[in-house]
Amino acid sequence: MSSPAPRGETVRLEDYRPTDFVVHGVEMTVELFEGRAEIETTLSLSRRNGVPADAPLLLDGDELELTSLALDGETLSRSYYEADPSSLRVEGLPASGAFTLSIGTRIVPETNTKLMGLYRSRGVWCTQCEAEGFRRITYFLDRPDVLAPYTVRVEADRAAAPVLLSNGNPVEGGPLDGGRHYALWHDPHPKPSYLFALVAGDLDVLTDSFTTASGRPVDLAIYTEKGLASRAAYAMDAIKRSMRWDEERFGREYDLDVFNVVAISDFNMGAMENKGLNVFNHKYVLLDSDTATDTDYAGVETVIAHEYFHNWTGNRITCRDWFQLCLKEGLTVYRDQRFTADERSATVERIGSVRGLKAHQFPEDQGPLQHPVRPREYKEINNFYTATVYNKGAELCRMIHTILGADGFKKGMDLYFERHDGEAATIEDFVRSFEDATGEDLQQFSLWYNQAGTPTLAVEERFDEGAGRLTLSLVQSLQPGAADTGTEPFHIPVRFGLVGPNGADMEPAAVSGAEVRGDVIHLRKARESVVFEGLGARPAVSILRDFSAPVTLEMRQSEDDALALSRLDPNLFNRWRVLTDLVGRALTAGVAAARRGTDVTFDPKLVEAILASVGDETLEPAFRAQILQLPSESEIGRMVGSDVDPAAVHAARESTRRRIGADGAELFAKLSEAGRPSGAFSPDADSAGRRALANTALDLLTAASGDLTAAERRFRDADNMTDRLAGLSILVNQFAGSAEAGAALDAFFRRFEDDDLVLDKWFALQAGVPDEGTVERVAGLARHPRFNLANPNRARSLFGSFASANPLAFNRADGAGQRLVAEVLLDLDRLNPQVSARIATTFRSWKTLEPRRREKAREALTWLAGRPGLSTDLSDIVERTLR
Ligand code: 0A1
Ligand code: ZN
Repeated sequence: MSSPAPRGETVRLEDYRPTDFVVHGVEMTVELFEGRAEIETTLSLSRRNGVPADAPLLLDGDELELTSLALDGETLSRSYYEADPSSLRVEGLPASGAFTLSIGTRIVPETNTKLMGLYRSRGVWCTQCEAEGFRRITYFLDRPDVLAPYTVRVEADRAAAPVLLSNGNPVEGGPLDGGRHYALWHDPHPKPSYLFALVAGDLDVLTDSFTTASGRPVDLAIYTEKGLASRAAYAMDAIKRSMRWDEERFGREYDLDVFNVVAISDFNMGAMENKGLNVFNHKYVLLDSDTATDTDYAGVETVIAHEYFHNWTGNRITCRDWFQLCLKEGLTVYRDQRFTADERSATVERIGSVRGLKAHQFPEDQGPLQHPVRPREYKEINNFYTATVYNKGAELCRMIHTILGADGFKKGMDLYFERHDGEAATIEDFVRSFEDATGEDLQQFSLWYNQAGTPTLAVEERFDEGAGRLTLSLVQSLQPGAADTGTEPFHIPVRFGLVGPNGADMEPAAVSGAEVRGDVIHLRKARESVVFEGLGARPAVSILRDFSAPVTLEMRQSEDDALALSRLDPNLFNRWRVLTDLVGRALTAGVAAARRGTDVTFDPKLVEAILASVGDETLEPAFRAQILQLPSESEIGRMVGSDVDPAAVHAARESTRRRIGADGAELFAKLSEAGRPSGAFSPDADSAGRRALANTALDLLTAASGDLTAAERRFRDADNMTDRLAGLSILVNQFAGSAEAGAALDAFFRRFEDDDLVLDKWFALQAGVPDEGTVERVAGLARHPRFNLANPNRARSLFGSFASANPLAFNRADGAGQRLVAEVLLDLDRLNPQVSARIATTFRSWKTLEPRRREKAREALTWLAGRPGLSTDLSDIVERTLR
């Protein structure tokens, strides 16, 4: 790994080696002009001890043009180096001691449609360097274990770019000849190149300030396109809350004089944590009540927190190599989830995270794109920014917390920060910090990082009435999958409670068998039992509370116990879980019935239990809304598991919705109207929860009644985007093709046609309509004047939504949906391989489809795989998916 691997070749964790040369400092001058950028980079270097004196320096590049090269200020003769667009090899460097290498490169940001490296978005120059984009700016040892302080001078035309930003603190700036100016930035914290950033443009700014716990004043600024800075107010507030929270909960303070955020229209991902200069997809910064939904507000808060938290988990301590990506991503997702739990509601946060895990990570872990949280090999690292690395990675941090308890976890984190600050670390370093801080043995636990797949946890209970003895048997199993990384038993922390008839947790007199500490069973073997003695009555077993491990739970609990838990369990998460499991079982049975052409029935006791929880005013509205939200069609497909017919899934889900809507009509009518928050709009979690409940109720009510007037009214009278979009979505989804739906879509378009973020919603909504004709409508929308394949948000809003949220149309039996997406992926790949590869992952569950649709999917994928000139990003996904 010390010599750069050519693109598309397999990189392996076991091949890791440190670099031959050490970088002590980086000085850059970036001159921006219309049509080109000239970059001069001076590296202070030395040969690492023990490296042979004749070893050459091998630097990474990507589509670069070398314009000059000098050693210690002297131009290097051609005989000492070889340069091509993707590498620079320099011979004859000093055997010992420090030296400098100055590298001139020229690039064209305007033609950079990959949006990696330095590119232009609406005239604004900006960068994206993670994972391997810095090599598109200059030749470098572009890997995360090469850390150095940076000094960056940016020069540009003053009118084109009054704002000039880079990492760290501002040092100086001023005018230059010819209407140009410059700014000098210095980042004292050693960082890897993937955290480099530069932004230049004519931007508006919202400013504020923050004083850290130890009294350091920090200037905060959010830069936006012209006229949009006022929409950054909520994001600014989220920054300040994140800063305070990280001090209070993790003892981490901010460490520069400024913290800058820039909102950009063209961005491949959500946002990027560059040191002191976070760059965001503007979708995760810009908000107001007229254009953004409650979900958008929550998303901004989460992403702002996530990027801010990276300052410690990612930046101060970074990753030794990209195999360790979950070290920063899993941990930072875990931290943002804890932040959301504190700021909003812990139960609702947990439900949301578990839903997300099941919707995105489980199918990945159970299909052809399966990989462990710490992969062992990759062809294209961009394809490993996955739900497994991020979200399952976060679950592993949560399990460490569950195993060690809050105190032990805190001690381990503190030791990790103390030991590794300023370093590039590994998962082993991370785990060892917890072991050393607490004395706990986490070696078996570490299997979670290396073995792919979702284990199944089967639980059986036996109660001996006379003896007052409850026996729980727990069996874990893991099927070998695509990644083939082993199936050894994990250390699974199973949080539980024994709920007595009055709803309180019962305390057994004695416990034996598998290790139990507090309310956690530590399952370490393939099968173990726990025996609880001295129980006065048979408890209802509340198992896997808070989803304490990312497993598929199989427990044949009696319906009576499950329904009792749905009312009584002190663990609210599990109240949701038992109902959701019952609904899941009913839906899978419904799918089978729909396929046979028989009636889909639904247990009245289950409907009653759902309605009882939804009507319970002692519970948070957001929680009640979650109970009402049925699993998506994709999620039901995953539960069915094989031979999936998306039309049957759709039919079963719709009939269930109508059934619940009809039985709950009275309650829903009340919630839909009276349950909404009154007064001026506020995005707070409680108001958002009320809107969610009211709008879900309206949706089900309308599904049952077939009467669109209330939805039309919600759309027309709305004073905020959440309600407006809820009304519109009912009209468009339930009354597809009606004059009313068409009129509403047109009105919405006319009102918001100048607002890209809202137009994304307009495209996405139509792409998601569960109707077979959506295939043709999506093809038509791709020719709409406002559609633009080069803008990632727009491409995702139409084709990403279609392929991921519309299984019925995407998998249409004649194969037209999959074929449409495959063709678009080919066009998109030429513009932006990363986004194309990401959308291609929507094929990942193709093997679970019924034979006819499966064959069509195979044809579309095979066709795509056979196109010449595919990017390594897209071919990597397509080939793995087909395998
Ligand atoms: N580290 C970022 C995610 C990210 C990764 C790659 C990117 O390249 C286009 C951009 C962002 C995060 O976790 O937020
Ligand atoms: Zn991240």
